[in-house]
Amino acid sequence: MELKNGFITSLSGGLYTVYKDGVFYKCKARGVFRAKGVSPIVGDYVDFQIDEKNNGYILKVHPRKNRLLRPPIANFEQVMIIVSLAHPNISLSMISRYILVSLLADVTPIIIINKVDREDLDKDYLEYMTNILKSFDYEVIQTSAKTKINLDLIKSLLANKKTVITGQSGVGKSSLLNAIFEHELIPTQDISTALGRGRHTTRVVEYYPYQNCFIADTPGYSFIEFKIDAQDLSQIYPGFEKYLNKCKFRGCLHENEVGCQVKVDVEKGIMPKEHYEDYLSFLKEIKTKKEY
Ligand SMILES: Nc1nc2c(ncn2[C@@H]2O[C@H](COP(=O)(O)OP(=O)(O)OP(=O)(O)O)[C@@H](O)[C@H]2O)c(=O)[nH]1
Ligand SMILES: [Zn+2]
Repeated sequence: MELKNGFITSLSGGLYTVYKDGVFYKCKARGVFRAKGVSPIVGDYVDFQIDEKNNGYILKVHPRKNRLLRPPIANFEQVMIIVSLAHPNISLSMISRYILVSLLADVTPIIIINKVDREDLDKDYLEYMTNILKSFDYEVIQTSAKTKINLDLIKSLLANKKTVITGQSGVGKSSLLNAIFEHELIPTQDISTALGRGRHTTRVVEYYPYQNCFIADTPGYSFIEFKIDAQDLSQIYPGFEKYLNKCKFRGCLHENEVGCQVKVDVEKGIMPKEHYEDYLSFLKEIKTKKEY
């Protein structure tokens, strides 16, 4: 029997869907995984076999490049953080957390501000927020699913990649994907699942096959779980990387330390005060919560 190498796009009722060269195979995981305490998760590259009765079996899971704890998904190449300025309101602290999730997974985040077509759009606030986010040195793209602004750009960024999409409920994740990929889903047996987007009542995560890419929405996960300690936070919090050797003391947590350059820049208005306060409350959370 031929051994194939593919990647898991979904898991439902104990049955995995494994993608290989344009074909989706339904596979079970061999009991050996349970015995070892490692189960394959969505996104895993696996070796699998299809037997003469057309039953598929996963035999081996290859090492993961990255993974999210919850939702459990592996091997994504980028994270798109989708927000709207209002309806729902933009939250700098939430964006910062999504950026941290990306950095800890060793991928670059892309920030998308959707709904810029809205008539009640506060243009000054949009510019203010865009500038703060750009100061973190990540790509910030303004879009509209409704009037199709910058959709080609988003499409080109998604091409040939595996992307995790995050963002609060109502920011327009489904609308954006539908506007970008209308009628362009890969024609496969999985098309029924792919078309059944919209309201997810169950917390399932899967890579949806679109034209030339795979996209995993994270429905129902307004907060993606991740672990970080105070020291790492002080170094990789968005916009804080550049302070690594600028504070007087090595390992400065930018809290109450003497000679902290972050605090100086907050006073000068170079570092937005609200962003710094988000940092302090996150730091406090980490210090008081054991599970971080
Ligand atoms: N004006 C405007 N409205 C939009 C845009 N994109 C989405 N909407 C509206 O925002 C609402 C929420 O859009 P969805 O696409 O369902 O948002 P979502 O992020 O997928 O939400 P969940 O599925 O709950 O996670 C809908 O009423 C959309 O019509 C946009 O670019 N402009
Ligand atoms: Zn400092």
